[in-house]
Amino acid sequence: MIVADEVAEALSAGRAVVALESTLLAHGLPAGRNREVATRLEAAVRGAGAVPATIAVLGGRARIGLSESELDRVCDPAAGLVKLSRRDLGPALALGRDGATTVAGTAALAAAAGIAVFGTGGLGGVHLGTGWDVSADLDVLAGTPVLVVCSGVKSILDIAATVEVLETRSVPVIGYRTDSFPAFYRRESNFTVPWRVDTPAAAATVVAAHFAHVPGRSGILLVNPVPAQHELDADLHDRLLAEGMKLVERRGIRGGDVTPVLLEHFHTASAGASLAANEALVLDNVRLAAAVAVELAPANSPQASTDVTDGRG
Ligand code: PSU
Ligand code: MN
Repeated sequence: MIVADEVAEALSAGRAVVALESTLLAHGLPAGRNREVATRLEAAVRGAGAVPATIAVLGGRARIGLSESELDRVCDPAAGLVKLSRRDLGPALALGRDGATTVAGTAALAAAAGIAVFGTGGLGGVHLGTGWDVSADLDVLAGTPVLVVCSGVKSILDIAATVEVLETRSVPVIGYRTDSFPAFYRRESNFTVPWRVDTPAAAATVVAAHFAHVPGRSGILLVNPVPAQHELDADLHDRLLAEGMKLVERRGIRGGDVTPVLLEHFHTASAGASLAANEALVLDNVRLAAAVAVELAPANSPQASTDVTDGRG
C-alpha cells in the first residue's frame, strides 16, 4: 500500500482525512467530466479543512491519495481500469493491474490505512429482480469500521431490500437533516431512517460513540439527500428507470455491469440532468464528510490543544 505523503502526514498528526472512491470516476461518470469532478471533489474536501485521499489500485499497488497524473490515469477510459470490489483486490495486486475501487474496495483500503471517513455518491445495494445480485458494499460496510457519507441508494436498486439488509447486518443508518432514506436522484424514498442528526458535530458524536462503545466492527452510514435544486423531476426519473431496466434485460447485462449501464442510460437520456444531480450530490457528500472528519479528528479535540506537541497548538 502506498500512502501519499500528505495523507500520511495528516493521519500521523491526527488531522482530518476523507477517503474518496475511484469507481465513481472511472465507471460512473463520462470521460472528461470525471476528471473535472475528481478535481472538484478534492478541492471541496480541502475547502472544508480536511485532506482528500482518493483510493485506487495502480500498477498492482493500492494507492491512498493520488497525484494529478494518477488521477488522469484513473479518469482516462483508454487506461481501461477494471472495477474492483473488495474481493478483487488480491488478484489486482498480485497481477499488477490498474483498477478503480468501489465503495466496498475503497472502504476496505481506507480502514486499513487508518482513515475513518469516506464520502461518495451512492451505495451499492440489493438489485431488483430475483437474481441474487447484492452489492458487496453492504457486506463490507457491515464489517469495516468506516463512516460512509452518501445519498442512499439509487432507485435502480431494491431500496426496501437494501434497507432491510442494512438492518439485519446491524449497520447504523443516520439521516442528515432528513427522516427519509434518500433515493440518490430523489431526496426521499418510501422508507424512513431510524436516526437523524442535523449538524456535522452531532453526526461526529454518533460516529465516535459507535466506534468507541459498540461491540463489533461495523461501519456506519450517514445519508444526505441530493441538494433540492438538483433533485431529478419525479416523472423524468420514473421514465428513465423504466427504460433502463428494459435495456438491461434486453441486452442481458449482468453482475457488475448493471450499474454502469443503467447510469449511462440515465446520463444520456436525461440530457445531462441526472449527471448534474449526480455531481451535485457527490460534492455535497464529500463536503459533509470533511465537516464530520474535522469534528472527529484527534488534533481538533478539546484536549488536543494541551496535548499537541508539534508547536502549532
Ligand atoms: N453510485 C454511483 N456511481 C457509481 C457507483 C454507485 O452514483 O459509480 C458504484 C460505486 O462504486 C458502488 C458500486 O460501490 O457502483 C456498486 O457496484 P455493484 O452493484 O456492482 O456492487
Ligand atoms: Mn453486483
